Amino acid sequence: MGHFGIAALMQIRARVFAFAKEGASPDLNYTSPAQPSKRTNMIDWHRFKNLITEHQSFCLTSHVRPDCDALGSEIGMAHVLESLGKNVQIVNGDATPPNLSFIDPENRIQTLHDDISADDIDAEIMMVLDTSAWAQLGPMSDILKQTNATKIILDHHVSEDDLGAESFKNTSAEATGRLVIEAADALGVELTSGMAMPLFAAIATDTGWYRFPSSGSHTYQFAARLIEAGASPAAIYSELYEQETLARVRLRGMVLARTTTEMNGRLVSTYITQNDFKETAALPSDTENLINLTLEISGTQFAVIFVEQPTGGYKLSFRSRCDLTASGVAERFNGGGHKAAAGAFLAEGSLEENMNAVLGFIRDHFPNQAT
Ligand SMILES: [Mn+2]
Repeated sequence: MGHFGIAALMQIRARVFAFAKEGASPDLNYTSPAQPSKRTNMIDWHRFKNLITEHQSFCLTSHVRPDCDALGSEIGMAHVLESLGKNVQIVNGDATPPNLSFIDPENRIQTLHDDISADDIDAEIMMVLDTSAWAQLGPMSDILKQTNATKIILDHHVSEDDLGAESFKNTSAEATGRLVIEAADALGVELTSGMAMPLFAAIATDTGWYRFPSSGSHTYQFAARLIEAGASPAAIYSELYEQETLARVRLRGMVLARTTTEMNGRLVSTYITQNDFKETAALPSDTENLINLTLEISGTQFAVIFVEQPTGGYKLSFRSRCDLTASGVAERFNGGGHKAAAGAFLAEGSLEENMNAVLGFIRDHFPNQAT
């Protein structure tokens, strides 16, 4: 791998497209805790309760490439609102991925344009869960821009746009699913079995199965309440992690076989090409979280994966366990994310050129001391 120079950086930067947030962020949700923020850790639940009480019809939505926290929070919130006699629609910009359909056993989440037209969305309140960014809403952003409904956000992400909505955010919350439990408490709604499974899955996945630093004793207390309400951790775990396809396992093998380390094992990188998808019959969605496998190597402090996209370019995922933040590296390449997990997209350049540029930048900025 050639050493990185400023000229190469300028070249790469010129070639980089805007970071495709909708592609990277659900992945980040899955693996990264929300970062604490001083300004938005308090939710005015009294105000939230008033808004719910004063209205009858609700449309819930969340981000594209929906993950467990997005879907589980929607289903959980729908049950909370319905137990108060409210009318609830759930409409997303993207369809629920097949592997997460267990979260929605009644198949009630609708996909805009496929299952429901814009004209059939009828709600006094549009509630956005688990995102506060236009780019993440996909086709639902048009609905939110045009609606006369009152818009509210329930979210735990730091990044936010002005959606013209009233914001109920706690950026130190480990998952939006936890905020749904707090909403139920504020509204005096008891947790039911219909809420328990989706909300347990939401919190479990956003906390890496209750182990990320965002998890505290309170997280386990929420989990305990969900188990008491009927959630089965074993069943949810099996639905999430024991449903692999042969193609995905083989793709994983390829990624692991070509993983390399440098800087005394602290910097780990690997890649996937379009040819790998052909050879294994794996799907583009099968790359999600592959980067985390490289973190299993003892001593890994920073990990990068380059994934060639079907329409060209490379999607990059970064993971950091040191002072060089994943978001810092991602931002250098027009991406973004969290300190521990971030992503970027390089629209042009060969695999070798992009690896030279990105790994070169990381080498040049790697902290001297292990942290
Ligand atoms: Mn989340």
